[in-house]
Parts: sequence; C-alpha cells; structure tokens
Amino acid sequence: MAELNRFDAAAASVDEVAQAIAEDGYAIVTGALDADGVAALKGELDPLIAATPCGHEDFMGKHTKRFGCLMARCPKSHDMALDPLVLGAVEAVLGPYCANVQINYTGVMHLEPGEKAQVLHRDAGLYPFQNPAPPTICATMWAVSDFTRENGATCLVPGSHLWEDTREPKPDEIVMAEMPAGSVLIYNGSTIHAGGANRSNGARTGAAIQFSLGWLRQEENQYLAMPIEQARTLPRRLQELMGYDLGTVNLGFVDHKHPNDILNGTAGEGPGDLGPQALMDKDNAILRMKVSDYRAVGRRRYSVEAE
Ligand SMILES: O=C(O)CCC(=O)C(=O)O
Ligand SMILES: [Fe+2]
Repeated sequence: MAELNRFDAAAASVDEVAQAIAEDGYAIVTGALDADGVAALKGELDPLIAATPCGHEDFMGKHTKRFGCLMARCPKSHDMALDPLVLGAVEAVLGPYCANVQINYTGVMHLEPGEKAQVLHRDAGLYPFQNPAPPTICATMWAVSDFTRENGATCLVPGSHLWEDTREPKPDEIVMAEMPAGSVLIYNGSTIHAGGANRSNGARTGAAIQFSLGWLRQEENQYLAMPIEQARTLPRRLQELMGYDLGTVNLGFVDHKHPNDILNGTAGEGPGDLGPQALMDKDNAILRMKVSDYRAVGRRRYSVEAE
C-alpha cells in the first residue's frame, strides 16, 4: 500500500492539500494544532466526554461517546473551523459547486477500549446522489488523542470518492489514518470510511467538523445548536459558516433581508434584495449539474474490515 497523503501544517499549501483530496479523497495534515492547542482542546472536551453516555446501537457505537454542538460548547473549535489551511482546502474542494460553504456537522467521537469497527460508509449518503457524484461534504476529523491502528484510527478507502456504489472495497484497499494528536484528516464526504476498532487500553478521541455545499440542508442544525445571543458574539466569518449567510443568491433570506444582518440587527428598513453582487458573480461561476439518471440504489454500506 502506498504511503498515506501526509502534509505538515507549517509547510503545506492549500493547493497541494486540496489536490490530494481531489485525487485520493483525503489528506492528513499533521501539526495543525500545537501541543498547547491540543491541551486547550482536551481541557474543554474532557468534562463533556465524562458527562456523555455511550451509544446504544452499532453505527453510533456501543462503546463510543458522541456529542455535538461543538461551536457552542468548545471555543477551541472556532480556531479549528477557521484554520486557514484546512478551510482553504475545504473551500477548494467544494467551491466549484457552491457560492458558499457552510458547517454541516460538529461532534466528538470518543472510542473507548472494546469498540468494534464501524461499518464502512459514505457521509454523503445523506443526499440522494448515485456515486460517483460531485462532492457535497468535506469532512475534517481532528485527532485529540493520537490515532493508531490499535486504538481505532479512522479507516478509509483512498480513491473511493470516485467509485460506483456497487464497488465493494477489498480489505487491502482500506488504510488507517494513523496520526498524532493535533493532526487533522480531511476527506471528501463521498470517500468510503469508518471508525476503526479500539483494541487498545486507552480511548481514541476525535473532533469532527464537517463542511458542505451552502445550498444543502445542514446535518446538524446550527441555528438551534447555539443560543442566538452567543452566535451574535462570534466573528463574522464563523457566523457565516454556521449558516448566518445566504446559501447562494436568494437562498436563506429572512423577510428578503440577508440573514447575517438579521442576526446582527443591521438589516435596516427597505425592501431587501437578492444578495450582494459578489455573491451573484460566485453563483454564476458554479458548476451546474446535469442529472439524467434516477434509480433507487439505496444508501450503501460495506461489511468489509481492514486486514
Ligand atoms: O470515528 C471515526 O473515526 C469516524 C466515524 C464516522 O465516520 C461516522 O460516525 O460517520
Ligand atoms: Fe462517517
């Protein structure tokens, strides 16, 4: 198996990370958080993890603790969502298909010892496209602990973002995103992947921040995931990413006013409009899809495990 796509946050460019995601469906960026950053993140997450029960079904994981609403609960996640290299790569992957990207999902996935491997799936299975399909989701999985083969590092199938739904991965096509704490795995939501099995004595903690095309419904409802008073205190770019923005021209307005102006009380009087000219320009540059084939292919999952 070829070497994994690994980049050093201090040296990598947005373009090379985005190119790896375009070609192979994923990239790993090491050193995206330094030791202090990891400690700060862990300090915010540990009490939340302690207060969270494990799941009660297989996909969520019976030995996995999960919770969402990271933007509200974990201020360190703001830096992660706004990280220029990571967000730049996400925008490069999704940008051709939307005028704006948005946060799709935020959550912690904390695998305790004894957790079994999750079934292989595509996060983009939420949306009813046959595969291969244009990217809809670009996910980031931040290693809060080290991710190792033994403790349940995310498994993924390089190149599978370009596969037909019917193609099953072979065991030797599955790689493990082993990476030290402070790294981030960025993957196309159409890339087949799963949480690994935790056969170690310690927990594996990941913090996921997923992004999607701004014209799709968000997986985690960001408007209810944070009190509006708190949303008003965020940097404008983060407000926009959470969805206090137009999804594209004329999409997501309130009373024909821009949702960011509604949030911040800057809408003023008057009739409103379809959105700023710069957004119109971006909308006109989007690649528009031609859909010509409709079939019930189901949301595929693959019962194959890594070697
Ligand atoms: O925990 C992981 O490494 C991945 C989990 C996952 O892919 C999911 O729950 O959708
Ligand atoms: Fe997933």
